[in-house]
Amino acid sequence: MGASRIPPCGGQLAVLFESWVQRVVFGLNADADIAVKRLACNMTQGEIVAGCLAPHPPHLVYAENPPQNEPVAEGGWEQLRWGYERLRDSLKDVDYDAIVLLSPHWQTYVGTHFLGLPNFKSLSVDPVFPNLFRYHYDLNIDVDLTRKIHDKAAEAGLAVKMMENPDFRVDYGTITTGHMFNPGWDKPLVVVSSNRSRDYYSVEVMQEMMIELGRVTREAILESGKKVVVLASNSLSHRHFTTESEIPEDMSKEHITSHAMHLWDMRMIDYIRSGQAQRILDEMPEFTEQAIAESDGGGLSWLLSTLDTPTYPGILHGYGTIIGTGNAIVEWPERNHKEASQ
Ligand code: 2X7
Ligand code: FE2
Repeated sequence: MGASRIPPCGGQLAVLFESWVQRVVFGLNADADIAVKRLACNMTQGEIVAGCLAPHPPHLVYAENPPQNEPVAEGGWEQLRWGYERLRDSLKDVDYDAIVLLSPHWQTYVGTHFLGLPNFKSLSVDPVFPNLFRYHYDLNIDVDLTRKIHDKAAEAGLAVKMMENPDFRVDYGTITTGHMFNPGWDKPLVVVSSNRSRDYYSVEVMQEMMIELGRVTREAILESGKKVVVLASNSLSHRHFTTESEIPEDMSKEHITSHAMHLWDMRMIDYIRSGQAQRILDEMPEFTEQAIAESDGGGLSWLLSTLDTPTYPGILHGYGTIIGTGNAIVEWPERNHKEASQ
């Protein structure tokens, strides 16, 4: 058994631990050396505990009435809010260190950017729905993990930048998904922008780049020794109504914009629930163009790539429409498929 079969692992802790055990416990015997390396690797190998599709219509935060949001609602969109409850419940006993999130509303046209300071605090306002979303946020960033992902992406030839302007206003997609996934905001985030390569080129080019970004994101997480949840913040079909009802939370007015959008959403959900992530990637160009899907921002392709294109079923925690768009809350419980995450 050669040392080359030992999985790569990062971290000074592993190196120190390994050399200490070698000397003190085993001496320098070759088999023991390999056993120690395995043990050290297992101790420090990072893990994606779950990957989730976690959409961000600001209506969800509005309907929850948290103290951070100024407007006040009489409820609404309960099917989706209960879906988020089920997602949070599914992860409540799972130990993890950080949340890595890609939002299609932080739009960058030259490469992928990352929030690069330890804290961002300000007011986030939805430009289309300022009547629903004026949220006072205070969020912490895992700058260490961010830099690891950034550096790996740069090594792979992707254009990347750390965003280090302390006055930068965080987009409402990041804040809504951040809030609905973890209302206590007690985990640090890695926040990834949406490179609009689809707008300059095509869905195919965008997806190729996002699959590469997903691959290096996964590699950096595994090498970091941290346990992480990965979130793609996007709706599925994304055709909006063009007018808002008098009471935005009037659920008698809420439905999907068209039968075609419904059929596309159900097709994607069917692939998710039957463990066919590769088919989602294969049909991404048609889906994104015909359903005007918010997958145009790359989040879904990136997420599936961080999970190494899962062949096990995703759990559908909820589905519902918001001002006509289709939204699914999905969890891929990667922690239960460990062989996939090594
Ligand atoms: O950003 C959004 C969205 N993705 C879907 C519906 C409504 C508003 O905002
Ligand atoms: Fe959106």
